[in-house]
Amino acid sequence: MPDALPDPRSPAAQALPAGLLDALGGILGPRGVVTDPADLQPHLSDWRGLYRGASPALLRPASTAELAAAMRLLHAAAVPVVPQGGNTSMVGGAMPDEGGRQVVVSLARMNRIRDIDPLDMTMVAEAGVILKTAQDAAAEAGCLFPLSLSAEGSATIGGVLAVNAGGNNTVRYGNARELMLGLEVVLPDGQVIEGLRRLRKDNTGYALRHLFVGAEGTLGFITAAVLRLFPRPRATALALCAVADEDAALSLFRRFRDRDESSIRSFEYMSGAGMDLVLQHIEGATLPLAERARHYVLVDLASSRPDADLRGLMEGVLEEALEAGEVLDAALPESEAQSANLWRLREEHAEAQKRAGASVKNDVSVPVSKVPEMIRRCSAALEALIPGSRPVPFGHLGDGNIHMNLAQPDGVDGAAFLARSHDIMDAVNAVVRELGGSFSAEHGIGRLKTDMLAEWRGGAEFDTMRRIKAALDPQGLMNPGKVLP
Ligand code: 2HG
Ligand code: ZN
Repeated sequence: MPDALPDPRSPAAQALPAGLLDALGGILGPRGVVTDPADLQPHLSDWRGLYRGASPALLRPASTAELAAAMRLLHAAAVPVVPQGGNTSMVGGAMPDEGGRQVVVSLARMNRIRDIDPLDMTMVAEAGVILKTAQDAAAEAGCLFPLSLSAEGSATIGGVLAVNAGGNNTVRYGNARELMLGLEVVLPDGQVIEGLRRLRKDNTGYALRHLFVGAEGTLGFITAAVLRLFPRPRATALALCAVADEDAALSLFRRFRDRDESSIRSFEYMSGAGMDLVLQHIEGATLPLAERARHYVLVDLASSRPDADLRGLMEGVLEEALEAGEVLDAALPESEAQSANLWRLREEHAEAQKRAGASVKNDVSVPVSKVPEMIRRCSAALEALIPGSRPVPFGHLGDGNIHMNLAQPDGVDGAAFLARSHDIMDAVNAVVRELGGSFSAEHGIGRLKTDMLAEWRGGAEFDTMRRIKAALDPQGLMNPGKVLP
């Protein structure tokens, strides 16, 4: 019964202070308050199946003013809230806990693109706009919104900003943070920061907008953003290469960078183990190379100059690398369909791993120069820790972010393997730490990695985070249990 206000005697109503749901219904209307268990269900588990939460209600405000008014009520009643975008978090960042008191808030109805300006190169998008929709709207206006990631068909602008998502094009365009000029934010007490300024220069006190990007909804709601657009690529070239080893992959990256850094849009690494999973579990996926390899690289070049000879650049660099023995084989697509197939081989890694059984994810980063050593040392440590398990490293070599994942051994109970998740993450993190890296490169902290944050970012850094949280959300009502333990 999504269209009816909840029965005041329902379990949902009982978990909340008397009269609150009615008052929220008065602000948000019948479509804005969902308490039917069947309608709540999809919002109470994450796609990885790591967490299952409970909640008395899902709120769906249709505007910033509605959300602000609802937050004033919730704040006064000390009700905890959990913002949820496309629910594609890798770390349980959008899940309520099991206590049944945390209200989930989705901004899916706030899905307007308020403005696109191809001269200022900006887009003003509301939090509920799907990332793919934002990309398409930019393209229609003759521009590019470059944030690109596997979950772009369901991830939302509010969500990708809240977690400072990275993705495939970070090597060229930066993370979500670098693509944001201004923000509109609803604070935990319902005040609104009206910061939708589309300025390239704006040194007016603390850059508050950057506090909310990457805060994973623990400081307030991002309700709309001014996003940076870029010139549309007019020349592109793509290649899938089989490479000799991890060092050869890095060396190939260097060759492209030395030749023309500005044309590198993505530089992705895939292990043979990951590619095998994609070829086995993803319908229609085919490898356009003569043989399977142990290491692959997907190189994507793009330029806004229509006369840029990127095919020539690609072939020239690959020839040199072939002669040097770094590249063993390469496929250059001749059509859109072939290009899409190559990208699928990379983008379907997460899905293929999910279908293949239990796996543990390690979203780590190291300085780019250390990527080969990190992959080798982590793989050895993981194979020693869990004999028969299969390291599946893949990801964004160009920016140093590798998903150092581990697939369960064949024939072993998935739950027993997952029970060792923390040992597995510790083994990877020990190497990553020695190499000056990070335990969370682009997926954030969520519920999964709060202990790691305390351990890695102790001292003044952690203390400052706590003080910021206490200043903005003294009652701890915004996305409790996420980021800070
Ligand atoms: C990707 O790069 C995503 O495909 C998912 O960040 C990574 O599944 C993963 O570990
Ligand atoms: Zn990734």
